[in-house]
Amino acid sequence: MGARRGTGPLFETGDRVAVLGLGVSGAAAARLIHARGGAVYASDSFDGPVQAAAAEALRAEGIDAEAGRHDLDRILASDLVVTSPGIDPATDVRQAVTAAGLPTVAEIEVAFGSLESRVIGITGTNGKTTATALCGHLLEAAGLDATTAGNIGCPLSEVALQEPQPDWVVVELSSFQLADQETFRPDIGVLLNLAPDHLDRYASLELYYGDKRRLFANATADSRWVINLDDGEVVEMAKGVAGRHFFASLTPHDLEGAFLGEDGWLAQRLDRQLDRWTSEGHLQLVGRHNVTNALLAGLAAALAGCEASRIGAGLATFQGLPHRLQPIGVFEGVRWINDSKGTNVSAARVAIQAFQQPEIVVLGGRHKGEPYTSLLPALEEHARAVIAFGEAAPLILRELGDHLPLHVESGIGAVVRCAKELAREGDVVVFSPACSSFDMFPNYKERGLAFERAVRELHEGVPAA
Ligand code: UMA
Repeated sequence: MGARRGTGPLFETGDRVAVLGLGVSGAAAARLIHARGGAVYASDSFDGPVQAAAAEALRAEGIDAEAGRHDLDRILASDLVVTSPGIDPATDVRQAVTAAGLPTVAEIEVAFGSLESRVIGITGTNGKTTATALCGHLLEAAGLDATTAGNIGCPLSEVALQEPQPDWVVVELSSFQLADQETFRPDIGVLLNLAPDHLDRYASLELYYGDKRRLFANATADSRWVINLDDGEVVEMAKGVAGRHFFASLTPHDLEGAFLGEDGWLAQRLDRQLDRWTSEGHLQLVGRHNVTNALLAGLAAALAGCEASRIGAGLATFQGLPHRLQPIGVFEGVRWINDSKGTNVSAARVAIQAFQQPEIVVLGGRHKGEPYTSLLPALEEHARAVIAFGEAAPLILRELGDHLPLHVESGIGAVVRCAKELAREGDVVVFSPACSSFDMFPNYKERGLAFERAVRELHEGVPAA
């Protein structure tokens, strides 16, 4: 067993701990707390199939759990409340807990208390999952014992339950997770970029950035921070934070860190020594922003002890993730791209800017509060036409319709047929909705799969599954 990274379990044996939510975070936190001697009551206000199955599985393991309601009396009688990231602080149950003055922490905070692995924590508005997966891939490619966790999918509590725990865990941190952490302290922290997002949950941009800033909340002189030098707000936020700072940029610089050289090679400069990784042309990821992600993830891997030659080899073998600028195929000379994870305006902007060829851009879904007009410069430069769909379509039409050819369609099949009619040989169809998927789909993955199925059905005659 290695030295404990965290501060201990936050509760004493026999303490009553209420876990809110029975998604993957809540279920994993309940198991971890139970294993560490806490008396768990886990509940979910919803009794959908996922929550009901989780409650049943927990009960089978001797953990008290129920789906379909929160027993407020029991929750308010607890010593500690652990919340899932998806539960808005404005919900009734969280308001009641706050009003009662009960300590409330995030699932990652509970996990951190039992964590022995060293932690690379990655946050930012866009590209977190890609950078996390890439960083994990680089560590593994260099022969380190590493895994990924957090917002990317596997709750950190599951890693904390493993015996033995891996040497390294690369944790993707959402603002929701950072909001309720207290002692969480990555050995290496990465701040990728900052842009407006989640304005449906946050009353202001400052509040959203405030939660992102919590990455640095427990910084010490031993902390190491990887900073995107090309993002002014990131540089500003990291200014003055305790620990050593390392910088990544698409432009050569003299600071400690990584950069894209004028020769097109990605390289690191650490302890005054320059080492080249690989050339930009060898990356399989699409778009300039992904060169930035590669520099930031590679730099974190270098700080974790990976050799430069291994980082270069790992960067060249990483293929990217589904639903993030994912190529579906080229049909009749038109390239089709699934970027369903483009769930906010800044992510869509990055996707639109990723291609040199004329584009048909598909936007729409559930509006998240940001104006679409900020996409106009990128659209005017890259798009031949825009197709809007879903709940946000009337708003997109109102904001962009006077400036660009804009078509409104109601279903994914109609969107794809319309895109096919509009696209000319050599064009790219970019499905990067700038909205959440919840008006029509359970999540962005289902939306991306529906888009891919519709594209294949139209071109290959494969019936939609
Ligand atoms: N609920 C209550 N009471 C309420 C309101 C909600 O019990 O008053 C319940 C809901 O019914 C639901 C649960 O609380 O069952 C909330 O679960 P959750 O949404 O936190 O879902 P998990 O399955 O635990 O997944 C979470 C992350 N989800 C969110 O942050 C919304 C997952 O990120 C993450 O992969 C997982 O933990 C493991 O760490 C997903 C995500 O969409 C991918 N993240 C957002 C994003 O990337 O934009 C932040």
